[in-house]
Amino acid sequence: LEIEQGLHAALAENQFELHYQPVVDLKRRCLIGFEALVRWRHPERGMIAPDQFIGIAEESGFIEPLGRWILNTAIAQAAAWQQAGAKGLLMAVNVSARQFNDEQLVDGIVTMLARHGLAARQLEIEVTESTVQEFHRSKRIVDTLRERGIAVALDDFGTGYSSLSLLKHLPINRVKIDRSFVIALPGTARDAGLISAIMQMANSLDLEVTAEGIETPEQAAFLNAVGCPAVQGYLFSRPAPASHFTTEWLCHY
Ligand code: G
Ligand code: G
Ligand code: MN
Ligand code: NA
Repeated sequence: LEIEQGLHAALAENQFELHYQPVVDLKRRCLIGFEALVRWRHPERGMIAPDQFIGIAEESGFIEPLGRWILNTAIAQAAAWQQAGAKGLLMAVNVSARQFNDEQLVDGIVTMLARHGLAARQLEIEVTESTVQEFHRSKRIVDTLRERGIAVALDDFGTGYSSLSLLKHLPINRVKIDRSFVIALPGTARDAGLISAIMQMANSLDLEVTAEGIETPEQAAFLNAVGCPAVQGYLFSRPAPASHFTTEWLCHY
């Protein structure tokens, strides 16, 4: 309850901030875009990680105003980078279950994109496998996002329930391979085999792929060898405030 009350005050007092983690084109060694990750800069307790408050925000309904703040801030930042010369940069934003199922979500996003002058294709909505278990309802929402030109990524891919059924039913653009599959690369044959198989599947389904949690050059070399185009991880950069980054490394396709 203490956290729940604190959340409302925190939003009013501007204590939330977004950090951004670069998404890198492994082969060309340039910047594709960023994933936005929320943090709470608490006046006494310091930086609080999202694991500590997203669940509570989701249960209490606070995720709705917080989620709108996150989307608006990430879209505004992408538009600012775009105007500073980072043409075509991709901004990925995590959306929780309650937010995803909110009837106002898509219209809200479209309004924000128009307000900041960002093209829909520069936004990617990340949902986890648990968020989209109700195929029928989820398909309707994913279809609507796609009709508006907004990309949809399946986050933590492979860790949830019925990962393959999700790919059968939902018109998503991208899978983000969970870092639990990357951590033991390249030495663990079983994990290496799983990654190679996911890459083949993604190619035949015309899905884009991002691998997460790359921490070593050996992991990066393996992913490059199996043709994984996009990566994120501490090897390249931790999530950090926008001011930490320059977009001069942006890929020009
Ligand atoms: O760095 P990290 O501690 O940022 O994130 C931990 C978890 O919190 C991840 O599972 C991530 O998806 C989730 N998370 C981070 N930022 C957001 C956000 O803006 N919205 C939602 N719904 N989840 C987020
Ligand atoms: O669940 P989701 O993928 O949205 O959240 C990404 C989480 O992974 C964030 O908490 C982010 O800080 C964390 N993260 C990003 N890169 C790395 C990495 O290379 N290693 C580890 N251990 N965590 C990472
Ligand atoms: Mn994510
Ligand atoms: Na993930």
